[in-house]
Amino acid sequence: MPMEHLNQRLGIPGIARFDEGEGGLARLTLTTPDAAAEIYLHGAHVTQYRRRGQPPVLWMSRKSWFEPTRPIRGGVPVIFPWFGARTGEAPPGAASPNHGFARLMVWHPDAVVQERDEVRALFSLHPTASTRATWPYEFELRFTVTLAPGCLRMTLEVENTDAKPFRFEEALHTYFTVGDVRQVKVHGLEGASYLDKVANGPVRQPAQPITVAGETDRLYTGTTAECVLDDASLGRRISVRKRGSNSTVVWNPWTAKAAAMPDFDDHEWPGMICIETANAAADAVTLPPGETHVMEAEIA
Ligand code: TA6
Repeated sequence: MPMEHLNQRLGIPGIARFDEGEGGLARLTLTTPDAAAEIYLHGAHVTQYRRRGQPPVLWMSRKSWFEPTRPIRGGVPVIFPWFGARTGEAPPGAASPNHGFARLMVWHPDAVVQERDEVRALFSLHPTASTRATWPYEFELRFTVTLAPGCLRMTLEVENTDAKPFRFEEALHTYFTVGDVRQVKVHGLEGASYLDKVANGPVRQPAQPITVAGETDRLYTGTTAECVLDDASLGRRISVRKRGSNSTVVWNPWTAKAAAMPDFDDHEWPGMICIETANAAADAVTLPPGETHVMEAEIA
């Protein structure tokens, strides 16, 4: 849809505006007195959230791709219907991109609503011939991004519009800007169990906050805890509250993995950490026909 039609249909002067972002991809910018956010229709991908006068809350790689066939690196990739590498059976020859197909597709902008001092944008995603070829289920995804005083709220609804149940994984794979990842502490997951993707095994988090001193890739399961990112070098604390999510992923690629990613500059890994709101592995969701599952992350 041409940009001017989007702005005619959904734009709100001074509050919500569509334009051509990086790579010519359609982008929605939301502005309130308190903050601003940017969302690309490609992947319904939130690429920025910042409070007035403060450093950005979300991290973006300076080498991110902005191409229709590739994921944006940074911000909040919307992960569905599998997390990480696809497991289990897949139709022969089916495309099984890492972290599923939702972040590689253009979502439909359905509405932009301003209510009092909040503004929210609603997006939806439906099956296509290519999703059906790789994942033979009927669904509707609805993603709502709310810019409210002091916080960013993201709500992912998965509706099973099929006649049979399906099982899915999902994540709001949020990249946070930090001053120096080697000086951060992540509170909230003390004592929780996690799958350590680096050591390849189950581990229990000791009764102390998470610190990062090397490649860190952990899937905490069975936890609904709020996390607090304590960033000593930027002198700020960011809370990640969630509902409808039983998994939290904490990731920093460190030097080798950062160097191995072409869309991730070799020297920018100290400036980021992912704290991801998810349902993955043992926490995957099985959804009966006609039912809707809601997962929400609130960043403050
Ligand atoms: O969330 C952590 C993780 O699963 C890591 O294993 C790493 O693969 C990261 O996601 C990024 O994946 P991507 O496909 O976006 O490069």
